[in-house]
Amino acid sequence: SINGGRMPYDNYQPLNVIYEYIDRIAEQYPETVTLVENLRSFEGRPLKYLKISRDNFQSNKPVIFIDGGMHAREWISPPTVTYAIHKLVENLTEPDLLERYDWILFPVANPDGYSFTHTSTRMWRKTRSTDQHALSRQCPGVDGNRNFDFAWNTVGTSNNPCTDTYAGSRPFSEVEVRAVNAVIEEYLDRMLIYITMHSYGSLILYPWGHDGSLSQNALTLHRVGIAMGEAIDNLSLPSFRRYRVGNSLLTIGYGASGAAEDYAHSRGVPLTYTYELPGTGFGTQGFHLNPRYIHQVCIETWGGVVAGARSAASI
Ligand code: ING
Ligand code: ZN
Repeated sequence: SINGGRMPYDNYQPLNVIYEYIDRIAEQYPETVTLVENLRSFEGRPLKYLKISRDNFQSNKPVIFIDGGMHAREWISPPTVTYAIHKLVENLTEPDLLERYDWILFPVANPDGYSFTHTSTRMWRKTRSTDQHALSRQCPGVDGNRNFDFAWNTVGTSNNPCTDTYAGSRPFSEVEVRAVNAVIEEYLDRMLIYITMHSYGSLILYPWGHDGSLSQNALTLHRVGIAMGEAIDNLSLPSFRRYRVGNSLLTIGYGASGAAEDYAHSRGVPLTYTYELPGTGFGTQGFHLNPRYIHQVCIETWGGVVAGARSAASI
């Protein structure tokens, strides 16, 4: 296999390297890791995620679910999720995290788009699906983070397939979004934290992203978010931007409906966040963080997840 199933952090990796890594981890650690790949993307690629647990999810521990790669061009996102796998399975320096929680890690939620950014169009954001819309054949793709079934297609979205924020023909039109939703639904009764990894901006965002109002759980969302942001800043580089933590709309400066974070929270997941990982430069350059910083961002982001998990346990 390519790389012997290794996942290097000195450069961005194509989908096959990430998938070989996921497969190798599942094969090598069957006691703690279960590979799930029961759905396929629009273009037929497997949608792969790992369930990581000390006892195969038997003892009803709270679940932490992290996804990455929902937006294709945000290349720093998938490695932060594979790095979490690495830290939970291959290099468990925080054993309390497996004692206390079960984990679900979904590194590339939009593999068609991710592949397309490697082979054709670096700045592609959406899926690669087509639908019945008259423009869909010439303009494929739906914005996965506008396709969830919460206040769907009401703000920060478009009905035009030729835009980057096309909400799709209906909620959950995208099989990739249904795959993320299936995880949320399966573990709804015990999912405590859901994080969706995006870039860029060095932000930790929480609901509600569609209208800027605060949820009933906003105080806890904020406290756990601050714990995450401070942990990241403490591990970060002097040249990196300090994290800001807050309501999605107010903190990023625009609203969006049908986002994963809002949807999961509306279904009852108490702590849901969008991480906007660091970027460098302005405009589209921000999506191409210099590869020399991949490892650094993975380390500090994992520090944020660890701090969030511990903080959530003590609140
Ligand atoms: N950012 C998110 C987006 O989907 C976001 C930010 C999330 C806004 C949730 C509102 C609600 O636009 C990126 N980088 O995709
Ligand atoms: Zn994004």
